[in-house]
Amino acid sequence: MRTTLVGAFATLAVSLAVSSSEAFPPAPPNDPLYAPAAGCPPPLLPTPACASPTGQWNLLSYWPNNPPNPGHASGISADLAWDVTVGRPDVTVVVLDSGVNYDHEDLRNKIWLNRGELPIPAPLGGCPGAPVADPHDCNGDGVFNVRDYLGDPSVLDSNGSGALDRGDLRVFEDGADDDANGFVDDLSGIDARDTDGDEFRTNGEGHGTGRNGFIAAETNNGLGLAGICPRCTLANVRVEGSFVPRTETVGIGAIWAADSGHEVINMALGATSASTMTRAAFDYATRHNVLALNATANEFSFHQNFQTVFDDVMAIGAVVPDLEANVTTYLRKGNFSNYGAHIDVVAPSDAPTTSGGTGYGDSSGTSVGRSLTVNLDRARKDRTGRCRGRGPLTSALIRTDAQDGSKSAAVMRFSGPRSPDDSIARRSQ
Ligand SMILES: [Ca+2]
Ligand SMILES: [Ca+2]
Ligand SMILES: [Ca+2]
Ligand SMILES: [Ca+2]
Repeated sequence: MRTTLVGAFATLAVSLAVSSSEAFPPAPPNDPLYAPAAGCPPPLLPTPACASPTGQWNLLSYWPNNPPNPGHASGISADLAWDVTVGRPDVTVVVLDSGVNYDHEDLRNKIWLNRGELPIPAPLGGCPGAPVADPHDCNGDGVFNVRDYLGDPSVLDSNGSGALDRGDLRVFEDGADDDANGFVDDLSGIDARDTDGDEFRTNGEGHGTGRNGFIAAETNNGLGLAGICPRCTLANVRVEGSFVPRTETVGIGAIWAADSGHEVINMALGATSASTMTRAAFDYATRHNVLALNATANEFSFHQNFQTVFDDVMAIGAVVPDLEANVTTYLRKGNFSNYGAHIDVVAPSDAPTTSGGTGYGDSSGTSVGRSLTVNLDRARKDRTGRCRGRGPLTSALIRTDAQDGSKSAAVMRFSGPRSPDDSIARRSQ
């Protein structure tokens, strides 16, 4: 049975305080999977081959196979949000999942690195562009990532990938907890399952890698995907797969994220019970102003998984395009998505992302919607269910588009200064 979610979420726009230097390029990003499929470029009328949405339709404010049509909005309107912000590298989204291929071509430059465990880069020519306040940022581009070790003779392309990546930094694993945070060699994340500092997907699972791509794949780099938050950074905690029998690993991940000063915890995890320790860990993260989100899971059930039902974890369901004929709406409830009053937000599923190996593939499920919802970063929800902002968050707006295209009321508003115009005009394609 397919159920249309009344007032389903179609448009999401979020604004953070940003400088003009962080503005997105005026043209659409050049990542090849972002574009409509070949043969379906606008303004051609839809053909049977182009009846389904193509490209990263889930990020768009329009139907990618046809000219803009106010009645046919598609995804979360990231293309409109990017006019306001593309995120900031000091906003790190921590993915608690199956581990990550942090060497993936579209992720390797987006992996957060721990200054407390890694030495200051020392290329032969020095770091003349590094800011005094952050000597780790050797090339002075405003972010500390693997590219800052280019030319450092102690860091080689040891895995033969043709580029520096996180795997090449294993040379700095020294068996010591250099920053005394309780985690040995947490160079860029932790493995809470195997209790070490390497969150690589050692069991070959690709789920965690896919969630990373949705959130913050390197964008406008001519490769693969655009990420919803192009300048955000990524950290990972390997817990298990999507089903977690030992939720203590999730709790450890929440504590690590909070203690590391990160902003957002992103989960697509399910567990039928939660320990006192795990409950306390999310209380701890909340008190450290960490926003946690979890997919509702794909059981097409009212069943409530932990950690979704925690008061301070946002529960994310999924919507999909209506494909019974040529697409007329994107507002169908995914007939896999769990449902119930505990859901806070729904977001689009069935979209391309990074695969666990070296390539890309489509992914479906509430975890996709959950990954897209991290655009709500720095938003907070207190125990009364009221949303509020913190720090540089200026405003966030979720609009719902009814099936006939008319706008319904905003469902959440965040406090703090509002953007000059939060009814962002629909961008022409
Ligand atoms: Ca840098
Ligand atoms: Ca450490
Ligand atoms: Ca160490
Ligand atoms: Ca890309």
